[in-house]
Amino acid sequence: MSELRIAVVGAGLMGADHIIRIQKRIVGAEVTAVVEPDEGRAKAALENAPAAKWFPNIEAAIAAKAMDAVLIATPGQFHEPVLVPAIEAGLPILCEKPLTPDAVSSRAIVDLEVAKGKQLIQVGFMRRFDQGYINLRELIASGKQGELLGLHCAHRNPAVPDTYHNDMLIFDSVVHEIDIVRFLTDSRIKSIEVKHMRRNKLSPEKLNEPILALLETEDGVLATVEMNVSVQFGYQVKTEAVFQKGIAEIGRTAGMNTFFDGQIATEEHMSFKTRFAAAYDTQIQRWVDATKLGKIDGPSAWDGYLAAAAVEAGVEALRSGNKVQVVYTVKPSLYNS
Ligand code: ISE
Repeated sequence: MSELRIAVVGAGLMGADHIIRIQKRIVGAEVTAVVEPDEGRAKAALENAPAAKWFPNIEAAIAAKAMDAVLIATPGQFHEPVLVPAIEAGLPILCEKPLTPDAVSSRAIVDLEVAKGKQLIQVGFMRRFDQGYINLRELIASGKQGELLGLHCAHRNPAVPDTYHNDMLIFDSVVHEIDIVRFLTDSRIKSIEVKHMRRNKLSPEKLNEPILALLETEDGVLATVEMNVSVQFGYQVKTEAVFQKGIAEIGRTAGMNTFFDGQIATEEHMSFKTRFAAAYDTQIQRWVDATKLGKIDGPSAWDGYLAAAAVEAGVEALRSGNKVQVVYTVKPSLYNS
């Protein structure tokens, strides 16, 4: 296969960014379909993919055989109705995180994939392709600095869109730490507790944040996560790892430092689109290459399900103030390799 024909589903913030990425930077793929119910958004997206066709829903794109693979970039609560027909059609899928917002619907997706007998889905946990996280994972696995004892994670957004509501603090945002803590430690999340900092009066009224989520892994590593979506000044994702023999830190913005007018300044990111641009590029290139070989090359639907199970505990912890244990179902053998 020369060019992988991709249908991008959802032409909002992330979908539009992926369309430009595929058209400009990814080798061996092209956007041939844009699936988007909103005509204005679809038209804007098509300007960056003039050869692509517009479809109002995934069923129409499947019926027209408009693609070899699907990239789902709608908000998480709308993934399931796209995933189901795409899996039934046997199409390879890159699905933005979260796979779905809760454990039952994620498990249903896993079961559907198992019934097909093939791993079709890769989940877009792009942090796994970020060099900082990769280096930290290697350091932890090497044991050079002794055992990992704990992690401090800061996940800060300048602001969030109007559609963002309180549970999204967990299922849309902390879900990244839920996955990456497991990636770093090779251990599943065992329990979650959520504390509230003093509420930021600059947050939208419906949000009660920043929060501090405490994720405990089955191996006894405690990760603290400051989730802050109204920090105003910039987009910042940092992790500090506490080892027996010292500390490792990743995620500090590296760029030009300026020394003018009695001030030292470094430009900070304002969005995940630039903070993780290189990780998104690598993720999508590897997915394209793997898809051509009939494989996935990144987090699977099972990883998506494990995150969803922990998210469910996290949402309950957020609402109740209790420490909540995560409940997992049995892993199907399809995901053993
Ligand atoms: C958003 O959906 C993302 O995935 C970003 O990486 C995260 O920082 C943000 O909090 C989410 O809303």
